[in-house]
Amino acid sequence: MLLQAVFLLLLRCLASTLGQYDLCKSLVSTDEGSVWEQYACQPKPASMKDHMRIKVDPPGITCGNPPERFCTLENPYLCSDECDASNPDLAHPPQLMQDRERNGLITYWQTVTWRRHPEPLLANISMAWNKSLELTDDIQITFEYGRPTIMVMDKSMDHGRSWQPYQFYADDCMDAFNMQPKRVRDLSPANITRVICTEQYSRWVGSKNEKNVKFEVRARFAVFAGPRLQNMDSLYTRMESMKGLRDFFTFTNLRLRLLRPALGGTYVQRDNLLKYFYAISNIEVPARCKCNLHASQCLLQDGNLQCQCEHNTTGQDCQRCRKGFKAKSWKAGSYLPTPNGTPNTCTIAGSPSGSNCECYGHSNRCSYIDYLNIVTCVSCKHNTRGQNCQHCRLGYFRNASAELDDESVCIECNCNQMGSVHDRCNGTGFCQCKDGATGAKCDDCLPGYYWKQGCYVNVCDEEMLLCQNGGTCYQNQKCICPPEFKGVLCQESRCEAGKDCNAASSLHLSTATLLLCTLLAHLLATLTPH
Ligand SMILES: *[C@@H]1O[C@H](CO)[C@@H](O)[C@H](O)[C@H]1NC(C)=O
Ligand SMILES: *[C@@H]1O[C@H](CO)[C@@H](O)[C@H](O)[C@H]1NC(C)=O
Ligand SMILES: *[C@@H]1O[C@H](CO)[C@@H](O)[C@H](O)[C@H]1NC(C)=O
Ligand SMILES: *[C@@H]1O[C@H](CO)[C@@H](O)[C@H](O)[C@H]1NC(C)=O
Ligand SMILES: *[C@@H]1O[C@H](CO)[C@@H](O)[C@H](O)[C@H]1NC(C)=O
Ligand SMILES: *[C@@H]1O[C@H](CO)[C@@H](O)[C@H](O)[C@H]1NC(C)=O
Ligand SMILES: [Ca+2]
Repeated sequence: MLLQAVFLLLLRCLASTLGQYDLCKSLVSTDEGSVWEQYACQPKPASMKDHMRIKVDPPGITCGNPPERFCTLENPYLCSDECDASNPDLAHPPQLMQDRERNGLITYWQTVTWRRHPEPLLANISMAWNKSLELTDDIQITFEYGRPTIMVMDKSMDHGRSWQPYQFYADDCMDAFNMQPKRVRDLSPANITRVICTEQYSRWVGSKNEKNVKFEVRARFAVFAGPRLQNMDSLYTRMESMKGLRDFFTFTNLRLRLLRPALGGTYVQRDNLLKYFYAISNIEVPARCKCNLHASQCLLQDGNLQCQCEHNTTGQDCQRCRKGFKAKSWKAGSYLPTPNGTPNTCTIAGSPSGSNCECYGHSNRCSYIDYLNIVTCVSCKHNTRGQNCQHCRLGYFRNASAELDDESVCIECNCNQMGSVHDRCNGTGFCQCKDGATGAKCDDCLPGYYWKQGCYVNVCDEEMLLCQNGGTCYQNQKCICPPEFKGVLCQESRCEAGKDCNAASSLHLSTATLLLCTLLAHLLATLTPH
């Protein structure tokens, strides 16, 4: 008892040094020996710009092909800068938005200039991770040469299949999006997940004074956790109870839609369009892998982030139970009760016990059998049977890719009625075949056998059982003999010494007549107009 208390103290101490929910399990000594104790856990935040796949649209939006001169808003008459894609020193490709800058040298992606004004200057930046992530701090996009006057940030939670706006940015929200301008601090706890338009990051303050556009995560967390995020427990409690709060910070893809560049605080000046363009030096995305509180590590595997799942869960986001564990027992871990949460470990499948009657969802009725002293499931559905509906009915076999509680857990054997001994099969769906039949369903014949509603041994073939005396083999079933011969393989002459052979010649004749008739029929067929 004391030991346990000491251990718990130690654990709390560890938790506070490691940070909360850093530990998935730990070996605990008890009176019965060592056992694993499990806790809700999550990976540490990381700089996700390192893992993002970035794409810009439309093609040709990146400057430098052909080489182009550009000016700056602050000094529009000094247009000495040049972008040239073929010169590494003057090129501004998209990857410079996610590089690690060294020696204070700022590197940036840059677009073509707004020479085609009044056609809008539009650019999309799509960022994909192929992994569900959860924001842990502000997204920050750094614009060299001024921040856009109109921009939208979108997110996708399903790998880019569907998108939703995340935040609108404009120097005039009403004018650009017909939305009232808001700040995150205007939001109350109840509407913190509202999508807003903000003017905070789009107004002209000089391109050097303020380069960053943010998506505020800290300020939203602070609504629950306090201004210095000192009360994270309160945030985590809300994450559990408030619908949509966790999902609000979850994404697999982000997209920036740049709709109008910085204008320098005035209207567009048509006589110098070379000073209007977009340039981004960095996109910071601080987030953690979403592992449903079932992993404390998230590692790169074959180029993709992958949760290192604990609690007998599996999947990219630990979003299901491992094989051998009951699929329906899966639940995300919970932050509650603080500080260690609840792991919601997957429970082991197929451990029938008398009192705890589990029917894997194939029956909702149990009954007690007095003389056997067991509780058993009644009328198992989905072709299952057994005390716990844990077996397949006769004539069905176990679907290896389905969990025990899956409706398609049992597959019909489908044994060929003619070819198999009965309609049952073994655990991998193989039927028991009659002599000469083969194949998983016994619907095929072994060499030396032919199929005719079942397999029969060949009467004749091209190898061992040859028809003789000019006879021909008909579908391995019989030899068709010339008139003078008979026998299974036409091996016997009809005109053996002392016998009457007239029958044979008359038969010959009738064959000739038959042949003649067939020819005539063919001729008639070709002459008849269709
Ligand atoms: C940016 O993405 C949006 C949404 O898919 C699309 O409608 C728009 O045409 C794209 N813009 C450019 C410049 O590719
Ligand atoms: C995305 O991740 C999954 C799981 O790690 C992987 O199977 C798939 O190939 C990945 N897709 C791409 C485009 O990398
Ligand atoms: C959020 O709610 C507060 C009060 O509950 C309200 O004043 C504010 O306008 C709301 N914000 C939005 C964006 O609806
Ligand atoms: C998870 O499964 C492994 C074996 O596959 C087992 O060693 C471990 O104890 C299991 N954990 C739980 C919590 O059941
Ligand atoms: C086996 O189970 C999987 C997973 O539920 C299912 O997709 C598949 O259709 C099943 N196979 C058959 C033949 O029913
Ligand atoms: C079922 O029978 C096939 C063919 O005889 C065999 O290969 C397979 O291992 C058997 N499967 C089981 C589970 O017995
Ligand atoms: Ca850079």
